[in-house]
Amino acid sequence: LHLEEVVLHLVRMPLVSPFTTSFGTETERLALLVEARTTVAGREVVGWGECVAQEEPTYSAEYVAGAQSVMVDHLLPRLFAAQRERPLSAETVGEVLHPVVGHPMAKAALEMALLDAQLRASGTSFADYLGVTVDRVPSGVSVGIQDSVPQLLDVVEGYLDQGYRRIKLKIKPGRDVEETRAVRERFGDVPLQVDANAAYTLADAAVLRRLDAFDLLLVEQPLAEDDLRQHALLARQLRTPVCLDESVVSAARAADALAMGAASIVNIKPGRVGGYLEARRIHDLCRASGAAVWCGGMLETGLGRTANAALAGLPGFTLTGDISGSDRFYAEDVTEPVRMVEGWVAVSREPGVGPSPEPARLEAFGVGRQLVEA
Ligand code: OSB
Ligand code: MG
Repeated sequence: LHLEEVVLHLVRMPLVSPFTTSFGTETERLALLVEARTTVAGREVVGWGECVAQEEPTYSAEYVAGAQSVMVDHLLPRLFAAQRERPLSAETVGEVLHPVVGHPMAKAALEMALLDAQLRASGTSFADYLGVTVDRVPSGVSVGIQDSVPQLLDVVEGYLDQGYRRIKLKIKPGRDVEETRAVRERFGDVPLQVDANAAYTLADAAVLRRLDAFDLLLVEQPLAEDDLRQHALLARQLRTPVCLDESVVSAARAADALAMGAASIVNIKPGRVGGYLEARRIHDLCRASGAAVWCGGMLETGLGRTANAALAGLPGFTLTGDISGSDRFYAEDVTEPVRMVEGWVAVSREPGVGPSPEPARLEAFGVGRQLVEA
């Protein structure tokens, strides 16, 4: 594959309702989409990638403008230089970009765009590339922190009526036990889990222990990203399994977390770990260690959401992921919408990693565009 040039598209998409987590409220998503214009065996092939960095560096250190900057000034020049020595492929992007420290979401988006081009060129779906055999994956929904408990119950009821198979409640200190209890009491034995986005410390162990009463599937990222040892200490005090999200930035970190007992479950987000190929390695190592994994989400457009659904078809994804329909976040997606039907999302067998953004939608949502030439 030869990378001719790249167009970076910035799109600003309104959310159907505000999304509140322990680190803030979002009312729209600023997405950075990567259009890789390539030549494969003399044919022009376009591949698309989605960068899941958010507008502000509050979930992790990455943010959209920073991701764009590192792509333009550091990552793309390395890819252009590398292909003067030997042909590029999605499988070599990781090693070519390895000398740049950090920036996994920026790296992941470029790897995704090249993988998309490569798979389109060979007429292969991402699911077939991964060896996924299932044709659908169960669909869970991540529910933001609401203004009141009655409002939370209404929102959860709406998602259950639509068919979502698992509810994840965002929590933060002071908005945790009462909320979780209310949902458990009202909706009975619905599969339920909570996500703190690193909002607690080990000193809050007593509060987190009260969540043990609600038979949760897991508690996600209760403590700070760097607190692997504290997570291990906390896990010993809880009956609820501890799952890590923010802390797991690579396969090596996943192995450390499992070995230390910091987590028994891993949320796999391809962007957070540097790409779909590293995501698969984490799946493989967790499966070999007997740790369950599930696929997280970052408010992806139909592009990333479709790719996530294929990844989640791998056999180690034994827990329901945050793979909801496009309409959970967007009235209009930039691609064909991803549909949740009776609690399932189909695994695509179209060539490529995901559907191309529609030019008219890119135009309508577009707030910036940058051409990067070799
Ligand atoms: O922690 O899983 C998270 C969204 C943005 C940043 C972090 C998280 C989330 C979600 C949304 O929970 C999941 C989704 O995209 O459906
Ligand atoms: Mg999370």
